Amino acid sequence: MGCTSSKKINVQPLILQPRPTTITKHIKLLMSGDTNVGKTCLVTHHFKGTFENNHYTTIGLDFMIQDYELDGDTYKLQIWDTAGQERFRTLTNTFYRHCVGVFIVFDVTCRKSFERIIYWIEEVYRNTFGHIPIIIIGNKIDLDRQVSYDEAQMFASQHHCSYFETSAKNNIGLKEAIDKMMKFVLKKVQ
Ligand SMILES: Nc1nc2c(ncn2[C@@H]2O[C@H](COP(=O)(O)OP(=O)(O)OP(=O)(O)O)[C@@H](O)[C@H]2O)c(=O)[nH]1
Ligand SMILES: [Mg+2]
Repeated sequence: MGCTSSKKINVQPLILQPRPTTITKHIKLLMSGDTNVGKTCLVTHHFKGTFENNHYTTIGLDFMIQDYELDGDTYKLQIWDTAGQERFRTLTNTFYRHCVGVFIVFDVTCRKSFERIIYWIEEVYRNTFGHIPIIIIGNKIDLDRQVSYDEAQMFASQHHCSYFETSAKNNIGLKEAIDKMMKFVLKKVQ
């Protein structure tokens, strides 16, 4: 007895989809700095368009993702908003994994937070061997300040960092700082 069968097997032709021509690149940036300087408010106002007057301290970390376009290419921009409080900083090394740029935020109305920037710069160096760009951000410029623009700018340039000023409350300045950081990261500026 043969094993022939008149049943036809319905084979679907394999259609190869063209590969997308652009590969989406993920860019991970970190926000660090003392507690209460406004890191969460900056990120939240920029990404969600809202501002919170109360301080809800970040526990561990939070992050947001956005598509970011530069010169016709789209990137997935992740901003990791870390906790400024010491007790949440045990996982610091993992925060820096795959991170390509850091914003160190201080509060222009709080001199102590400015004096602590050096600690945060050293932390970046400890965790990345100094290979990534750092932008220092002076936040809360809508209030009376204790640190002048010139002093902060000079400090930043002495430490090979760029300096930007922001108001999370009025949603001023963070976009410019992100644009500059993306250019550094993508080597569009020196
Ligand atoms: N006037 C004014 N207040 C701000 C500004 N940015 C933040 N604040 C206030 O500062 C406080 C702290 O803001 P957060 O964004 O929670 O601070 P944080 O740096 O994330 O603090 P941690 O999560 O504890 O590290 C809140 O009461 C905010 O309303 C600003 O630009 N202007
Ligand atoms: Mg926070």
